[in-house]
Amino acid sequence: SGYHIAVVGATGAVGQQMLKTLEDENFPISQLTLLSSERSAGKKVIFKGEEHVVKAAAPQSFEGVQIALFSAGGSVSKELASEAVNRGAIVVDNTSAFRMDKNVPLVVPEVNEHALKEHNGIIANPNCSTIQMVVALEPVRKAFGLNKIIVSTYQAVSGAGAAAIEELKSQARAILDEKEFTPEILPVGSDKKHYQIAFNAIPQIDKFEENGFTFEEMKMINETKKIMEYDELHVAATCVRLPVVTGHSESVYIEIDNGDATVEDIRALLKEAPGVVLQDNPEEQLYPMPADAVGSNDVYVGRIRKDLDRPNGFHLWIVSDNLLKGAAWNSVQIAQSLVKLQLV
Ligand code: 11C
Repeated sequence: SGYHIAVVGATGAVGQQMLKTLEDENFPISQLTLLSSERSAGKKVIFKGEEHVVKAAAPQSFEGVQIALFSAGGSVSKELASEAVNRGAIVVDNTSAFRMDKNVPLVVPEVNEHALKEHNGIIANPNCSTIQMVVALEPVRKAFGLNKIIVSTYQAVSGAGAAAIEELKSQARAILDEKEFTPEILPVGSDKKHYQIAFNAIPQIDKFEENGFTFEEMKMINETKKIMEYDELHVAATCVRLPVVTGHSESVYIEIDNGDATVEDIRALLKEAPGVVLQDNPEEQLYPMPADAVGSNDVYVGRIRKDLDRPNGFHLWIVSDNLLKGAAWNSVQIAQSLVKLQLV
């Protein structure tokens, strides 16, 4: 008993974490179909101790599939998600291909699980930096109202895929050995210029839009409003890549509606919030860091302070494993919710 699951992009940084998460969660699987782009087809991956050969994804690969987890890039999703849906599968898509479509729910189960009921075959998994922020801020919004978010991110290279992890490691080695190197992937593989990431910080994630914000920044802005179902929310973002392998961090300033709320109120709220772990004690130097968050499904919050000028302004520091809650775990959680709500 169980479901026929397909993982598209099974060899990638996120795909590998999806398999691990399905295994760790003991998700009920009757059949597993592992797919990839043409480029990675033929590679072998291990699931529950068994070796599987990954096949190139094609329309007919989805015959009989009930849930398809896509994470092989936007172009693969655009080409094949509807083919999977036409064959009866529900697609949980981890790319940005469909996130802003009106007919596609954009879901973080702790925030808007109810939106799954409106699905038309495709469900979008939000961007990693958006997910961890809304998990931490939705409880605050519900309790005190929220009208403004200004966020700066400190993002890990694994968000840009397995090749970016390799680039950071080989560059770091080259620099320590005083050898030559040529950046080829970061900040964005398909953009014109590439920069050193080792021992550096790059204020560009994804390509620039005409308004001067990058696509990653616009994703944080637009997706947050959609998930919180709140178009009037003011959101601004600056997204920066750091030489960290895994774990995105965010410095977040918010303005809430209730100027009487205290730091203790917000701490008490987040202590009980689903998916959140409060790590906030300056006396003990306790605060979240990516090295501690790696491998955990939770969103960690600390450094909560009231703004010195605005009584309704607060500062927070939010950290999570971008490959887990930011991607694989949120996708598997959506699949679990589909089962729980009897939507599959
Ligand atoms: C990064 N946030 O860290 C990106 C990766 O839209 O799903 C996720 C891209 C996406 O580079």
